[in-house]
Amino acid sequence: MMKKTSLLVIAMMMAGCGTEINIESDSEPTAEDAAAFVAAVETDLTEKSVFEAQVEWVNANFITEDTDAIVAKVSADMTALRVKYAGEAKKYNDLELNPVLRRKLESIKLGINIPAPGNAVDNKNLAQINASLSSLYSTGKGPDGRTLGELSRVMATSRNPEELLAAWTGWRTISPAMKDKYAGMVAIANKGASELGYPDVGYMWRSKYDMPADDFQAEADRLWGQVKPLYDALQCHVRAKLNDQYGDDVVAKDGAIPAHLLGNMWAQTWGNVYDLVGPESSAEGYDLTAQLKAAGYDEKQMVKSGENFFTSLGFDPLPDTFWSRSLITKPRDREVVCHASAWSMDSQDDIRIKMCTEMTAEDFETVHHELGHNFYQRAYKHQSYFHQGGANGGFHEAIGDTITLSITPDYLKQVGLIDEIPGADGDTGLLLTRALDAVAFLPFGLLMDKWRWQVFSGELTPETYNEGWWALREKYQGIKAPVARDGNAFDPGAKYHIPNNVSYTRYFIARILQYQFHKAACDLAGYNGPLHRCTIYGNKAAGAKFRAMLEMGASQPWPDALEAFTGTRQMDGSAVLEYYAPLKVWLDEQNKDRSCGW
Ligand code: X8Z
Ligand code: ZN
Repeated sequence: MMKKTSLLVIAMMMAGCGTEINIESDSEPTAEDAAAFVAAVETDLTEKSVFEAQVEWVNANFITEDTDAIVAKVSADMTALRVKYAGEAKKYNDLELNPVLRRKLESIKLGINIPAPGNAVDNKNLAQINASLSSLYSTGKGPDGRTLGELSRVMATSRNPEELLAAWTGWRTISPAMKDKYAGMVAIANKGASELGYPDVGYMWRSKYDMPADDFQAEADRLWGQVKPLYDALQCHVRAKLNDQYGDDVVAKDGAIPAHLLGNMWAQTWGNVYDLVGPESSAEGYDLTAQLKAAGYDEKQMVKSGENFFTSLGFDPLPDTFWSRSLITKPRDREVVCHASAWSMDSQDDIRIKMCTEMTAEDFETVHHELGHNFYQRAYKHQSYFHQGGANGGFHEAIGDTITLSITPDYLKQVGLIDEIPGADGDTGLLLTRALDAVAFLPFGLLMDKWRWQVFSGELTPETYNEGWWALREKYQGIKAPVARDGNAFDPGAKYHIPNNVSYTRYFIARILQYQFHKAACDLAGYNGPLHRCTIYGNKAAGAKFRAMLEMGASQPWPDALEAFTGTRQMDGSAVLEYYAPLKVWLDEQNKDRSCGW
């Protein structure tokens, strides 16, 4: 065999000094070369990603043409760098390496969310398209100037179908302008994926779960199959009650439910229609939104309350900089990205949230969701740059959600938010409240990426983007567009994660994992009783083991992290079914004379 010369050039554009480090070798790449390469990339990206995060933070907190341009420039530079490193990482594909090094090399290749081709023109266009899509969403308004927050309040509270329809269609006027740009993004990013050796971007996204992409797709479908009967029962009951409320002309007793009646802009969570679908005999038990206000909470106090839950488990309090640097309420005088997010700026202690928090029970949960990200980020800060992440994307989304399952009546009484714990006759109400958000979410969580997988693979084209979207909404959720959609419509674009390219299967996986985590935590706490009444508040034993899993970050394949905390290596929907078992009995009873399905 001919001796090849491997020339490894690692451009280390060290901030401010422009150093270029050339690691040259005239032999086949060795394990030592691979280790040196990984170490150099790690040092470089650790440093540069801090500046990248600062630029993104400023843009998300102050959206203007200028900050869009700045973020596009930095994003283009960083993508070019990451793509270059990913190309170089391929040189070590055939080497026998220790699993840690192999995992880091995989992360260099797969860590690029939206890859760009090597040529500078495509790379620059891609970054500009993405900055533009993102700000079209975040600065979008209905035709009458109403913001997403205002329109969402109508969706949550109005019971007038015309008003609901106007809010629903109004918000969807922001997205036709995204369609061509989105198609351009898909074409360029797929070219980038292909240059890295992947069939398309969807394939890359499915490859991030420590198993072959096709196996992951089958795994997601398997989990959905486990929980689908529960969802079907919920859809059937909710459809019947909406039919009682609005009549046959608005929602039929059979078929899919029109998407504007479920209390949420995307019909992804339905908790806001509890008053229409809840049991007559038993109330929700308490109205947490009202209780928060009655207890004199403000938005910051809601975040404090979330922090207090984590510290009760043994986590350290949030640093002072969290409080001075986070954005907790919507500013009046500038455009910001209101969609809630949690940030780690320096991969160490500079953690923050950014939310336009409203004083509602819904946002009380979102606060815990976001803090879950921050406590995870800080727990794995000692890990290598490449291992600073969730065991898989679903783990990251599930941490705060696990805590929200511990927001039980018992907990709320302990922290003084309610005076009386509802008796067992309140269980249906408690469970239905949660199911309307969490169980209703499951098919939505799955179909968002089913749509993108079809888009990136070319199965859907710009002409069929919208039809394909509604086909999936109907198939998985049993939901349909309330009015015919015209040829320009690009309804997926009206959901944050599409123009912002945030993969979404993570939320579906999180909705499964959070119940597995909750069950394991309750077992560790020595709890005996129905899962939905268990809170781990104040339990240091459960907290210590939870924290140990968080500290692992992405250093091991996710089954190892899952096993460390729950004792099993399989994701499994049976904890969801166990949690809602009493509700399923009630739903089946309600549905017994109805014809279900769509
Ligand atoms: O986007 C989020 C979080 C930020 S990671 C607020 N979530 C999904 C959504 O809003 O669509 C949380 C649940 C699903
Ligand atoms: Zn999240």
